[in-house]
Amino acid sequence: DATTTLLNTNSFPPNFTFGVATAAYQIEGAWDEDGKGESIWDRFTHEYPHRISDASTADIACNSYHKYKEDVQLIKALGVDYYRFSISWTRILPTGYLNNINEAGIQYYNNLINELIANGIDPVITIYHWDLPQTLQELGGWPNSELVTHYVNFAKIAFENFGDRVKTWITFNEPKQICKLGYGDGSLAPGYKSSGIGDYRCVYTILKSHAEAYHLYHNQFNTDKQGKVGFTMDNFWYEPGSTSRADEAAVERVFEFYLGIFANPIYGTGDFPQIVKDTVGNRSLLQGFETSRLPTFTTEEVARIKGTADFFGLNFYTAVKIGNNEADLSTVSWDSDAGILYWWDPSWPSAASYWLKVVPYGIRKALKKIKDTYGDHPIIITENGYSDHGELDDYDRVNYYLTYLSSILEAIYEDDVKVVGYTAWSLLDNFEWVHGYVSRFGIHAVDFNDPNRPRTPKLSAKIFSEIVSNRTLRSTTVQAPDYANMN
Ligand code: PNW
Repeated sequence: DATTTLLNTNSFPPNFTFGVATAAYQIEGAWDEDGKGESIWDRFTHEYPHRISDASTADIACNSYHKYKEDVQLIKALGVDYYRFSISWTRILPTGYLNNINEAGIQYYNNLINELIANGIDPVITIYHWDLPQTLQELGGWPNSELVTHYVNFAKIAFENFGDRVKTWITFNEPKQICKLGYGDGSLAPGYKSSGIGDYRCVYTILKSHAEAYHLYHNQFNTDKQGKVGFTMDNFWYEPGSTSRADEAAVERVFEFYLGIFANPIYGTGDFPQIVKDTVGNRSLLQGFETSRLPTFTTEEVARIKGTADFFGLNFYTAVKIGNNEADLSTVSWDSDAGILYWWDPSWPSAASYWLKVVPYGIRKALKKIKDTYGDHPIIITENGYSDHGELDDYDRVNYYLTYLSSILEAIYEDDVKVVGYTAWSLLDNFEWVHGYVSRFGIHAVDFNDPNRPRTPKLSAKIFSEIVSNRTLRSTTVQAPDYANMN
């Protein structure tokens, strides 16, 4: 019976770690309290409410700015090893610049970090999780390479103030979403539409910013040599739309255009993938541009970026079908450069998020592909999770976690992939960007209608804590009524 088949090796390796994740804008609230400045997400939600499914904002969100001690108790009850959270740039530097360092913002993160450590939980900081200071957007935002300096200034303040207690750092969360959706198709803040040009410039700035922060940390801060700096990319499992050679080639291209564009500079050769350089370069010239729309790294930049990560951060949720679409030259965009179309197989069960289909084998295949392409880096799954509409008996989320964790165990034991950590997204139901509070990813429910924002553990929180304490998957799927009676 498939539902009760246990893997031969269903225990996680001895040093494997578990955590839960959130991001500042999605949970903190207090958007203008104690000196915090305006971010692009504050601006976007306030100015364009119609672009958020429920016209909501994260002005209050989970109110974690005031409720962080309660959050830490939830994390402690889960028994996880670490908590991955992000720091709000404009809480620490309200103007985005060094002219105003907000002690209250630094104090908030010091309090959170100290509370975590007092409860035996390691803090893991994401330096940038999408909330750029609006002032830096006025300079053009990430497509402007001047942002390297400003990002490194911010990272330096974080290393100086928190580096004594924080040993795991993620420079950026999901640069593809930042660039492609923020500056390409304009669906995320700041909502710019400059696909095939501005989005590539954003990629260029982010890679250089990451590399400079990495070197700064290792040259000036990591004195005890205990610290690690990584980079977190989102990636889907890409599956050919048909068995045609053209669709298979499209899958190879999308992997390079969506993941390789970041991973090859940092974990590979130091430069963009050859196929990305060649394709964008050729198309740009044929389209009448003077030079490639893809920025060109100098030899010095390649050397500076190559090898700048101590682990490979992967946010993984789903699979997608890819078809060949070698578009005509009249379209200038990232996807027309990639020459792909994508869709979801109708047989895949869907979460509340339209893009999130339940395809557990995808994570094993993606992990193997990453290892085969970039080598044997330690991989931390920095996010994985499932959205629904907030039900407490969240069997679908439980089964998602069980089947994906099972697939990860196969990657570890059968494909010998060095997966060293697993992070559930998310600790709490929270502000899901343009989907507002409609789709819920939490293993704890939050009542957004109650001013106190009470938290309630879902079934998934209980099951996740059992997995963490046993370090073992007892089964790969559960049936709702049976499992409820197991303990
Ligand atoms: C990630 N997609 O975003 C982010 O890191 C989180 O902040 C977010 O809440 C979480 O995943 C759930 O969405 C993604 O459309 C958003 O493919 C959208 C996609 C992927 C990741």
